[in-house]
Amino acid sequence: MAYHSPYRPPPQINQPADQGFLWNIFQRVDKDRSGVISDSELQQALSNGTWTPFNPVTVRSIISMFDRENKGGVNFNEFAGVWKYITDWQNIFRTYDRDNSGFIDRNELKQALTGFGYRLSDQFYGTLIEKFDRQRKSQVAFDDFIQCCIVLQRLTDVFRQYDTDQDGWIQVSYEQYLSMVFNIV
Ligand SMILES: [Ca+2]
Ligand SMILES: [Ca+2]
Repeated sequence: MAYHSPYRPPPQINQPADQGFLWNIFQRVDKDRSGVISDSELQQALSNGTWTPFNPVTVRSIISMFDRENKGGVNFNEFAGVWKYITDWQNIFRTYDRDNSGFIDRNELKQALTGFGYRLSDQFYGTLIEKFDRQRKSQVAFDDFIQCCIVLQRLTDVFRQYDTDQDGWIQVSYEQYLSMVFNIV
Protein backbone atom coordinates (compact mmCIF):
# COMPACT_ATOMS: atom_id res chain seq x y z
CA MET A 1 0.00 0.00 0.00
CA ALA A 2 1.27 3.43 -0.86
CA TYR A 3 -0.27 6.79 -0.42
CA HIS A 4 0.61 10.42 -0.91
CA SER A 5 -0.88 13.65 0.26
CA PRO A 6 -4.29 13.82 -1.31
CA TYR A 7 -5.54 16.95 -2.92
CA ARG A 8 -5.54 19.76 -0.39
CA PRO A 9 -6.78 23.17 -1.40
CA PRO A 10 -4.73 26.20 -0.44
CA PRO A 11 -5.80 27.52 2.97
CA GLN A 12 -6.25 31.04 1.76
CA ILE A 13 -7.34 32.68 -1.43
CA ASN A 14 -4.38 34.54 -2.92
CA GLN A 15 -5.87 37.15 -5.17
CA PRO A 16 -9.65 37.45 -4.94
CA ALA A 17 -10.69 37.69 -8.58
CA ASP A 18 -13.46 40.15 -7.91
CA GLN A 19 -14.20 41.42 -4.40
CA GLY A 20 -17.45 43.02 -5.52
CA PHE A 21 -18.71 39.78 -6.98
CA LEU A 22 -17.91 37.91 -3.76
CA TRP A 23 -19.41 40.66 -1.62
CA ASN A 24 -22.71 40.32 -3.49
CA ILE A 25 -22.76 36.60 -2.86
CA PHE A 26 -21.80 37.08 0.80
CA GLN A 27 -24.66 39.51 1.36
CA ARG A 28 -27.17 37.19 -0.26
CA VAL A 29 -26.03 34.21 1.82
CA ASP A 30 -25.83 36.19 5.08
CA LYS A 31 -29.61 36.26 5.40
CA ASP A 32 -29.78 37.80 8.88
CA ARG A 33 -27.15 40.44 7.99
CA SER A 34 -25.02 39.54 10.99
CA GLY A 35 -21.78 39.84 9.02
CA VAL A 36 -21.14 36.16 9.68
CA ILE A 37 -22.36 33.23 7.60
CA SER A 38 -23.62 30.46 9.86
CA ASP A 39 -23.95 26.74 9.15
CA SER A 40 -27.62 27.02 8.29
CA GLU A 41 -27.09 30.07 6.06
CA LEU A 42 -24.36 28.28 4.12
CA GLN A 43 -26.40 25.09 3.96
CA GLN A 44 -29.35 26.95 2.42
CA ALA A 45 -27.06 28.52 -0.17
CA LEU A 46 -25.46 25.28 -1.29
CA SER A 47 -26.88 22.69 -3.65
CA ASN A 48 -25.77 19.09 -3.92
CA GLY A 49 -27.45 18.77 -7.30
CA THR A 50 -30.43 16.88 -5.89
CA TRP A 51 -33.59 17.97 -4.13
CA THR A 52 -32.25 17.03 -0.72
CA PRO A 53 -30.64 19.54 1.68
CA PHE A 54 -26.85 19.83 1.62
CA ASN A 55 -25.21 17.46 4.12
CA PRO A 56 -25.07 19.42 7.44
CA VAL A 57 -21.94 17.51 8.48
CA THR A 58 -20.14 18.67 5.34
CA VAL A 59 -21.26 22.25 5.98
CA ARG A 60 -19.91 22.07 9.55
CA SER A 61 -16.60 20.61 8.30
CA ILE A 62 -16.16 23.42 5.79
CA ILE A 63 -17.13 26.24 8.17
CA SER A 64 -14.81 24.96 10.90
CA MET A 65 -11.93 24.80 8.41
CA PHE A 66 -12.13 28.55 7.76
CA ASP A 67 -13.64 29.91 11.00
CA ARG A 68 -10.44 31.11 12.68
CA GLU A 69 -12.00 32.59 15.82
CA ASN A 70 -14.35 29.73 16.61
CA LYS A 71 -17.39 31.97 16.24
CA GLY A 72 -19.57 29.36 14.59
CA GLY A 73 -19.48 30.96 11.15
CA VAL A 74 -17.32 32.79 8.63
CA ASN A 75 -16.87 36.52 8.07
CA PHE A 76 -16.37 38.03 4.63
CA ASN A 77 -12.61 37.45 4.49
CA GLU A 78 -12.98 33.83 5.56
CA PHE A 79 -15.87 33.39 3.14
CA ALA A 80 -13.47 34.04 0.25
CA GLY A 81 -11.66 30.87 1.31
CA VAL A 82 -14.92 28.93 1.66
CA TRP A 83 -16.02 30.05 -1.79
CA LYS A 84 -12.77 28.99 -3.41
CA TYR A 85 -12.80 25.68 -1.53
CA ILE A 86 -16.30 24.81 -2.74
CA THR A 87 -15.60 25.99 -6.29
CA ASP A 88 -12.47 23.83 -6.40
CA TRP A 89 -14.47 20.82 -5.22
CA GLN A 90 -17.15 21.54 -7.83
CA ASN A 91 -14.49 21.42 -10.54
CA ILE A 92 -13.07 18.19 -9.18
CA PHE A 93 -16.55 16.65 -8.92
CA ARG A 94 -17.35 17.58 -12.52
CA THR A 95 -14.02 16.22 -13.70
CA TYR A 96 -14.59 12.81 -12.14
CA ASP A 97 -18.33 12.57 -12.81
CA ARG A 98 -17.45 11.22 -16.24
CA ASP A 99 -20.98 10.32 -17.29
CA ASN A 100 -22.39 13.65 -16.04
CA SER A 101 -24.93 11.84 -13.89
CA GLY A 102 -24.55 14.32 -11.00
CA PHE A 103 -23.32 11.45 -8.83
CA ILE A 104 -19.98 9.78 -8.29
CA ASP A 105 -20.29 6.04 -8.66
CA ARG A 106 -17.85 3.44 -7.42
CA ASN A 107 -15.65 3.53 -10.52
CA GLU A 108 -15.59 7.32 -10.60
CA LEU A 109 -14.72 7.42 -6.90
CA LYS A 110 -11.87 5.03 -7.54
CA GLN A 111 -10.53 7.23 -10.33
CA ALA A 112 -10.85 10.36 -8.19
CA LEU A 113 -9.14 8.95 -5.10
CA THR A 114 -6.46 7.25 -7.18
CA GLY A 115 -5.88 10.65 -8.77
CA PHE A 116 -5.41 12.12 -5.28
CA GLY A 117 -2.76 9.50 -4.52
CA TYR A 118 -4.75 6.93 -2.52
CA ARG A 119 -4.20 3.24 -3.19
CA LEU A 120 -7.24 1.35 -1.99
CA SER A 121 -8.72 -2.05 -2.80
CA ASP A 122 -11.91 -2.47 -4.82
CA GLN A 123 -13.55 -3.91 -1.74
CA PHE A 124 -12.76 -0.76 0.22
CA TYR A 125 -14.40 1.42 -2.43
CA GLY A 126 -17.56 -0.54 -1.73
CA THR A 127 -17.14 0.28 1.97
CA LEU A 128 -16.68 3.98 1.19
CA ILE A 129 -19.78 4.14 -1.00
CA GLU A 130 -21.80 2.37 1.68
CA LYS A 131 -20.57 4.77 4.36
CA PHE A 132 -21.02 8.06 2.49
CA ASP A 133 -24.00 7.30 0.22
CA ARG A 134 -26.66 9.17 2.24
CA GLN A 135 -29.26 8.81 -0.49
CA ARG A 136 -28.90 5.03 -0.81
CA LYS A 137 -28.26 5.10 -4.54
CA SER A 138 -24.97 3.17 -4.44
CA GLN A 139 -23.24 6.38 -5.49
CA VAL A 140 -22.44 9.69 -3.79
CA ALA A 141 -23.74 13.20 -4.39
CA PHE A 142 -21.52 16.31 -4.34
CA ASP A 143 -21.80 17.03 -0.58
CA ASP A 144 -21.17 13.43 0.40
CA PHE A 145 -18.23 13.21 -1.98
CA ILE A 146 -16.59 16.21 -0.24
CA GLN A 147 -17.31 14.63 3.16
CA CYS A 148 -15.81 11.32 2.05
CA CYS A 149 -12.62 13.06 0.94
CA ILE A 150 -12.37 15.18 4.12
CA VAL A 151 -12.78 12.17 6.42
CA LEU A 152 -10.41 10.01 4.42
CA GLN A 153 -7.78 12.73 4.53
CA ARG A 154 -8.17 13.27 8.29
CA LEU A 155 -7.86 9.56 9.01
CA THR A 156 -4.88 9.26 6.68
CA ASP A 157 -3.14 12.25 8.31
CA VAL A 158 -3.47 10.66 11.76
CA PHE A 159 -2.29 7.28 10.48
CA ARG A 160 0.74 8.83 8.83
CA GLN A 161 1.87 10.42 12.09
CA TYR A 162 2.37 6.88 13.40
CA ASP A 163 3.53 5.30 10.15
CA THR A 164 6.96 6.89 10.34
CA ASP A 165 8.56 4.55 7.79
CA GLN A 166 5.56 4.98 5.47
CA ASP A 167 5.08 1.29 4.71
CA GLY A 168 1.32 1.37 5.31
CA TRP A 169 1.54 -0.53 8.60
CA ILE A 170 1.52 0.72 12.17
CA GLN A 171 1.73 -0.90 15.55
CA VAL A 172 -0.02 1.06 18.28
CA SER A 173 -0.82 0.48 21.92
CA TYR A 174 -4.32 0.77 23.30
CA GLU A 175 -3.72 4.32 24.56
CA GLN A 176 -2.08 5.38 21.32
CA TYR A 177 -5.11 4.04 19.51
CA LEU A 178 -7.41 6.06 21.79
CA SER A 179 -5.33 9.18 21.15
CA MET A 180 -5.57 8.59 17.41
CA VAL A 181 -9.33 8.33 17.58
CA PHE A 182 -9.64 11.35 19.88
CA ASN A 183 -7.83 13.35 17.20
CA ILE A 184 -10.66 12.60 14.83
CA VAL A 185 -13.90 12.40 16.82
CA1 LIG B 1 -25.53 35.49 9.39
CA1 LIG C 1 -21.39 9.77 -12.43
